[in-house]
Amino acid sequence: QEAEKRALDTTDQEIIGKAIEDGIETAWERFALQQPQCGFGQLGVCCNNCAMGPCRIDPYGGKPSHGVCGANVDTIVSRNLLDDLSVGAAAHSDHGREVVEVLLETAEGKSEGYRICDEEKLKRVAEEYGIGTAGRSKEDIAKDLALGMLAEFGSVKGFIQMAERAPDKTKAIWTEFGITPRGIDREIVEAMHRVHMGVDADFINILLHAMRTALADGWGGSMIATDCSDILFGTPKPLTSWANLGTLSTDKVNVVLHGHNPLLSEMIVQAVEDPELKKYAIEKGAKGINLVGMCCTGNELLMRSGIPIAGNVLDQELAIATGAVEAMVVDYQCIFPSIPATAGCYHTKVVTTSRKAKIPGTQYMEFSAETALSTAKEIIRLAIDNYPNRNLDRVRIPGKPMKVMAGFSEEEIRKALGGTYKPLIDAIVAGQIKGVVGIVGCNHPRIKQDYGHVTLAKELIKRNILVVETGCAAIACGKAGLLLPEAADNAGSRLKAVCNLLGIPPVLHMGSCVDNSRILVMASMVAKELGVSIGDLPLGGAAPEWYSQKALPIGTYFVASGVYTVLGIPPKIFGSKNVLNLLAEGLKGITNSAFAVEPDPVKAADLLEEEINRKRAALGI
Ligand code: BF8
Repeated sequence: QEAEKRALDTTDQEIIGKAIEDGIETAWERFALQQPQCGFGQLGVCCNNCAMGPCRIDPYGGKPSHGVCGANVDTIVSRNLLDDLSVGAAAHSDHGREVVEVLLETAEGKSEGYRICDEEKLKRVAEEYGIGTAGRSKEDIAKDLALGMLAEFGSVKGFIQMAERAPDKTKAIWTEFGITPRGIDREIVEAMHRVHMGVDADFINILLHAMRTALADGWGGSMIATDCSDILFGTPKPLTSWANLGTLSTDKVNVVLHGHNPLLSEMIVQAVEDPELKKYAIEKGAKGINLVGMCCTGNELLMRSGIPIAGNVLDQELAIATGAVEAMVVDYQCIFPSIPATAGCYHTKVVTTSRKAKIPGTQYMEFSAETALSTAKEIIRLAIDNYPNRNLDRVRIPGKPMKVMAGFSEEEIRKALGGTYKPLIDAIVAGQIKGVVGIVGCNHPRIKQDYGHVTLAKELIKRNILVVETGCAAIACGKAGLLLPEAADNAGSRLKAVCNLLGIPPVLHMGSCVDNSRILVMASMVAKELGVSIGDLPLGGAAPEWYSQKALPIGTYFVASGVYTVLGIPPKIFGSKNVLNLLAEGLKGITNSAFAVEPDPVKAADLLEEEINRKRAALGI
């Protein structure tokens, strides 16, 4: 019963039940222990920026109305938001930088195991950067491109090349309001400067910079992460695979790859092909090696290599609680520091790999590009060595995995449509597809796991709205069977006809969270084809179960690019009416889009449909 309250998916429920029986503490228990959570913090009215504080503002309009320095509630709330958002932008973008660095090392022949996989994409992106490609080796081109992209981080040229992909009308809005991103690191550093005590106190000015920082992430750091990963590992193509905790194997060595950056996990995918390791696994009594993904690195592997995905963020402790995981290998972001404690109750080894993300109680095996493949093999060997320690009495692998279709990169969607977005536009004009909504983001223990994502997706497709997804939202819908062409039976008759014609699911998996940049590129191409701004298109965004700081720049670059976005969890801004009004209303006058907060996914679907209808009417369709 408790398990049913916590999660929608039955395989998750089964293991939640087992975790409770085994006495394992998970995020749900810890969330309960935190209740009631601090109201000041939730409203965003607590400032802990300098040593005169912490200061709290009375949210009911009484005293204290100002911090020791005199900052009012608008300053404090907007500054806290900018602070959190910049953390998220930094996380995405620093991940992007690492991929570019490996592209450079690969071009220079200094990396181990990597190669340039998508030469066509390399050339296409290089041309955008004004890099000559004719008669040059792919390594030469890649070197120039990597240097060009690294320069985007501290750009001195005053704009980010990637952001030039946006339609002119969208860029004109950014110019008018002074929010064109100049450089990726630059906007984040400036944000840190502005949140320092005694710098920016004007909430409008602070929020505009939040938009600029978010744009530097979406159209900069994240887009670079996506494109460089495609160049190194291949641009995803539609494929089928499996999802949920049932992807773990009863008789093979289970290795869970958890985190975000495909640099390490892709090497592990290569490493398990080593015949010696395969033999070694058999010598240790296993039938082979079973790799499964989790969270966004899982999405990266699912999209490109069809590696099954065991689950989303609240599944990390559950995977270990199956008792069947020999090793959980992590890089960074969304890794609960609790997992070594969970692993300590079973035989699971947790392997940390990034200098930036060490966790006490784990085995640290430093990953670097020069020795990537060797390290990956060592990690697999460690997992195999751990197989005999599996205690069969404590193993439970639930039910059957769910089949999923993934791999919908922007390029492949366009290709499926015959090379241009014209057929999609025609379908939208004819009302076969009413609009498109991106559902993105995390799970949050406050919401029954996956309920927000799955309910919203079902509601939207019923209303003939095509859904595109990334991150943990996509994994949620994968577990629920919505990433299958057959799921079109749940769609409205017009969308169903389109899906059946193309043989695609009504919910398209477009990748990890940095791959929200694929959605931006797609929106941009459609807008360009029509000669309008992204804000004119019948699009929407939603993050029904978000928790991560990274979700803040995602939502904000959606809105700043013109996409109305509904959040299922309230951001910590409700302490300031002015901040709230600007984000929920005022922005409409700037980007023709805004934020809304609606925890009920059916009502969220109403809001998104209304917005899509409004934009359709304005376009005269
Ligand atoms: O980058 S959706 S919980 S895994 S933050 Fe994290 Fe949220 Fe999942 Fe991926 Ni995105």
